[in-house]
Amino acid sequence: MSLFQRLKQGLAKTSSSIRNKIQSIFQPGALTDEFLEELEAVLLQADVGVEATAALIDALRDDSRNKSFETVEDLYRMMAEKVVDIFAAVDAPLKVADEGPTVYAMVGVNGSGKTTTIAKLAHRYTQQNKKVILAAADTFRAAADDQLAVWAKRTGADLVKHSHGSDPGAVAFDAARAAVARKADLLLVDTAGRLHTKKNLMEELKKIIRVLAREIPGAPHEIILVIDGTTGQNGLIQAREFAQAVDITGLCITKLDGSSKGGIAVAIASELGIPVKLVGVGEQAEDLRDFDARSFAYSLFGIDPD
Ligand SMILES: Nc1nc2c(ncn2[C@@H]2O[C@H](COP(=O)(O)OP(=O)(O)O)[C@@H](O)[C@H]2O)c(=O)[nH]1
Ligand SMILES: [Mg+2]
Repeated sequence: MSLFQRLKQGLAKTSSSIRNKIQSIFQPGALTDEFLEELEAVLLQADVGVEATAALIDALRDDSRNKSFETVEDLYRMMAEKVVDIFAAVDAPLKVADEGPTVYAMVGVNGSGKTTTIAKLAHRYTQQNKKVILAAADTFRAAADDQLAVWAKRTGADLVKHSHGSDPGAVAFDAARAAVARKADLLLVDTAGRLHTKKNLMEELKKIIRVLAREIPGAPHEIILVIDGTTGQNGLIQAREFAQAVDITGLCITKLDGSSKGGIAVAIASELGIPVKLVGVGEQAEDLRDFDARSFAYSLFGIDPD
């Protein structure tokens, strides 16, 4: 199935809700202030966020001065293109080291899909005959390194782990050393996401990042914030908190295969200027895709690109 088809399915609930609401207020012709006001509420309810919603509404207001919308599909298309613009403004590909190991650290709250995304990346790059090392720096959850060990075995990646409860910074240190010594192409660092000791979590993350930066020039090349695509506004709050602690370079939005909301990706890209780089579309190792703004934006409004 193409990414577009998967996203269209995953975002079906959101897009049909958006479409139903717009359909009921749309009138062919110029867009009235009243319509735009109602549209604003629809977008906010879809978790697109205050800033992106304002940008969309402003752009539509400008357009409607010299354009009339004959059909509601015209309007969806125009909105999808505006959403593409929002993503395009911050777009950037996954960074790769010029030489030596490339290092990606995954951060995010528990259950967002960090470990699974690491597994998927390990699968992607071992398939390309790259040497991949996984660092089990989530030493907090007892089952976390078992889960990672299973994926290491399945994908043929190496695993660096310490005992449960040990210092995640020390795991990062050993893993970075191992990545250099074994001439790894890629080091993927898993981290803990518990929220009840938020301050400690963020300090711990900062330490992991410091250790990686010290051991490998330019590392980490990406700090990917993993966000569960089924979360609404809370995703934006999570993004703000993590972005305050560490320099998030990209997002991975997971669970876009289920009944995800999706709007939150637009909100985070717009308000925090963080590009979406990856999307998770299932629980299997193959279910990771590079983000495609067009497929995503058109899916959000339930229309086909082209
Ligand atoms: N449907 C679906 N489930 C996912 C996806 N990514 C992760 N999951 C599931 O979400 C749950 C939590 O994932 P996990 O990687 O353990 O999250 P972590 O706590 O952030 O490491 C697991 O049951 C995963 O199988 C995805 O893209 N789609
Ligand atoms: Mg995990």
